[in-house]
Amino acid sequence: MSHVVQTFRAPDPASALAAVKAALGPDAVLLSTRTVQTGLLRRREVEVTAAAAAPALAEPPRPAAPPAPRPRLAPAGDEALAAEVRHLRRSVEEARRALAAVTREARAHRDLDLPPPAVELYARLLGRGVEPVLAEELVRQALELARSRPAPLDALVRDLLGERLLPCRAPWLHEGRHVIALVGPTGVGKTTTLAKIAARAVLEARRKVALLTVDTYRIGATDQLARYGEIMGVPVLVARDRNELRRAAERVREADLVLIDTAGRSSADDVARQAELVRSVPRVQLHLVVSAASGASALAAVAEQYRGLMPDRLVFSKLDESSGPGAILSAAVRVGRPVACIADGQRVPEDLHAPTGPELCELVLTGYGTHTRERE
Ligand SMILES: Nc1nc2c(ncn2[C@@H]2O[C@H](COP(=O)(O)OP(=O)(O)OP(=O)(O)O)[C@@H](O)[C@H]2O)c(=O)[nH]1
Ligand SMILES: [Mg+2]
Repeated sequence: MSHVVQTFRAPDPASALAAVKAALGPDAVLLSTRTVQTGLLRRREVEVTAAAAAPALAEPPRPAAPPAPRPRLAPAGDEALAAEVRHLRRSVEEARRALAAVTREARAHRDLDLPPPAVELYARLLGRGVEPVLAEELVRQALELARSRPAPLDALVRDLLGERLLPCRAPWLHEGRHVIALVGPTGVGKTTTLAKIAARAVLEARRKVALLTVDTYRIGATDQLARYGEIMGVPVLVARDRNELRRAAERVREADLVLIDTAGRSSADDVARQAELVRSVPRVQLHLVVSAASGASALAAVAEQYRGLMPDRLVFSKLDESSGPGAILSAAVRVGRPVACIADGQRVPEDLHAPTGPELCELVLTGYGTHTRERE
């Protein structure tokens, strides 16, 4: 049986309903009701859209029952017609969007084939910026674990994250002598992070610090580091090649913490050359600095690219510019090295943190704020 859909406007709900009944009969079904403003005076009217089986129209429309004011049916004229078309277009668009959302959800359920609580957790991980493939893997492993260890799924995911996000001692809190070199792509924040670590070591841990740089590539790079050194009262040495670097390292052998800055290069081969250069310093620990600002998949690609360097530690910068802290998981899983520290802003040294293992997991699962506590 075909149906007819019609829209009515009247000054009040009772009159609108009377108009519907009069035109479409007592079995008409109301599809929507809303208040609209019409005319120059922006008069309020009730707009009702109703549907009825087509035969109902065969009956002649009955007049609205007195004393209700005579309802005005869908207003006539070009302007009214245009308004009606706009309204219908909006309704169709809304329905289309709703249907697309439902379809998406249904597809996600079917493709992932996960129970509803797992889908919820999966969606939450995606919302935190975790790569979809990693999020799915974590949720599936948690479901598997839940078969032998009854526990809330998110607690199990937290445990699994703990296995992947390895913490380590904050670089500025090391006992004994340490030599750390920061390597990584251009502009990720190596020099700024190095200055933050140095400041922490000097101010909080009272360590004797020395700064070395092999970045003679970028104009102003040595000046940038020299200024930091001046402010903190620590020596800054510049080395142009392997021999100079070895000699410089020898000159600062009394320092508890030696921090080596390298040139940021856009090609992985050039970064590898920087890594090779600093590896000539005895007992150097290579810290790969990667920016979280570019998002999970870009971070995963960078991690893939630099995995070959076999860094000892990972440093994440620009978390404040990332779409979600879950992105760090991509690099941590791919490189498989402990996270030395994370930076979340330009302030030296405030915007640098060394989260513990549970704090790292918390950061990925629930967000900012938790990583600001420091490891003792
Ligand atoms: N928002 C934000 N900006 C940062 C962070 N770390 C560094 N920056 C900024 O990023 C820019 C580049 O920082 P640098 O420390 O010079 O980066 P770099 O890796 O040494 O750069 P190159 O030596 O040229 O490769 C500067 O404007 C920093 O202030 C961070 O955690 N968050
Ligand atoms: Mg630099």
